[in-house]
Amino acid sequence: MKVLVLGGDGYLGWPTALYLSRRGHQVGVVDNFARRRYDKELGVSSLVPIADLHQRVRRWRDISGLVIDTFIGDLTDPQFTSETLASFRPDAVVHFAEQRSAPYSMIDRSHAVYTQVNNVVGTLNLLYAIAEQDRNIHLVKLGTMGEYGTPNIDIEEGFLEITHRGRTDILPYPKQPGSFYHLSKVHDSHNIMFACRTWGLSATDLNQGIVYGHETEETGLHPELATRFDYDGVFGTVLNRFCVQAVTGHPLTVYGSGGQTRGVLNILDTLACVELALVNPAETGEYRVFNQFTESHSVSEMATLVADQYLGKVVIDHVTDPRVEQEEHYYRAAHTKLLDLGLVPHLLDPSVLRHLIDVADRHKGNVDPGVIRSRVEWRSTSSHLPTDGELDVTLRLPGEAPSVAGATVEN
Ligand code: NAD
Ligand code: USQ
Repeated sequence: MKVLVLGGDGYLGWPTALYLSRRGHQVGVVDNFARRRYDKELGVSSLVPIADLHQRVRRWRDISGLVIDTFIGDLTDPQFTSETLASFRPDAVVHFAEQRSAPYSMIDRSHAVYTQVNNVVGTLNLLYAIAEQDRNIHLVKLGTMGEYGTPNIDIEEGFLEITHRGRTDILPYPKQPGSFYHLSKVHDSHNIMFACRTWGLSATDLNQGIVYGHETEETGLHPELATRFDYDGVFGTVLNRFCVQAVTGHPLTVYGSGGQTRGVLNILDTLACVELALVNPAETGEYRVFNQFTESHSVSEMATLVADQYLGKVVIDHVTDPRVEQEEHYYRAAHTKLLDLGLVPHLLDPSVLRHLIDVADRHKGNVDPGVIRSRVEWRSTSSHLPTDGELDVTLRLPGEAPSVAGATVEN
């Protein structure tokens, strides 16, 4: 298959590109390096050093003999998106290329606007490019379990059968997301579903849970193939953060009571799920949703699992929750569709956790303790982030030159 991986320089996009390449697919990657710019803006960097994309691709070719094509540009630029698709002519597009941090989207107005424009407009340009060029291209889009929120009933995979005043229909599952980032995914889902219905496109929306883990079979082959590992209060996700906190003697930062329950999955399963979606494509005109996670845990449970690795010698600190979210709630979400396609999950057992802690421990010299604390407050419309040195962020709206629309976070 010819697969174009959008966001192929990111935490998940890069290992996915390598995985698909090694499994015989012809792979191209697209990225605008926005993620590397957020690092500069926030004064943070990946725990594990990462090579630049061109070095990565060269190293992969040297090791495997396989070529990955690169396309550098921004999906919010319709011409770039269209030309990239026309040049690569993929059978399928895997779309990871969005601003993916909930806290980043809640910093202030400009970050919320940036997140929604980047994500929604990028996806809309992509839908148009597919519809104009080849409606047989299967779109595999990364959504999020957070689209559903935490309702007091079971969560289904995308759709819910509802009987109202004696009549029954199958309707999109109600969405109650918890950040402007998560909302951008909801808006994407509506746009994709509409494009499938209207233009006959085929799409799979992968409502993914929180990913943990770092090394994959391919990224482990050479340090220049490593993917990023975020641990800071804006981009670090909960379990990866807890591992870094544990190895540096920082208390594990459970927000509030810690009863927040989420679907989680190993990075190895992200790669497998994406390939399963690719090789079992949606039908013409079909918009389908797979809930992509393998198990669910509360935040407190995740902290305890990490602390147990240290025989309880790690402190768990219940800090005031900077977010607006339910700290205790019912949570039961269906996730059978990927299992039915053959997914064999890598579950969060102590050996998996030990491995992740080892990665964190090997690189703990790179940890900046000053960026661990959460610095974004949901209740505030303007979180002022202390940052190191010069701020260098380009928040570009479509049609605007980068130098004109640049927004900065104040010290
Ligand atoms: P990431 O930030 O590491 O990677 C995203 C990549 O997309 C970056 O390299 C970035 O530069 C690129 N990008 C962003 N906007 C772009 C644009 N307009 N044009 C071109 N490139 C652009 O994020 P990730 O953790 O790899 O997540 C990938 C996707 O998976 C995201 O859509 C995210 O919402 C989703 N997801 C991630 C997780 C997780 O735990 N990491 C969980 C659920 C869903
Ligand atoms: N949390 C803590 N302590 C921390 C960090 C987080 O208690 O130090 C809590 C949060 O309050 C939240 C939960 O852990 O209740 C998850 O937070 P997170 O930052 O790990 O994950 P989230 O913000 O939901 O976002 C991540 C990815 C996002 C993806 C989402 C999947 O960044 O791209 O969409 O996970 S899901 O959560 O299913 O929506």
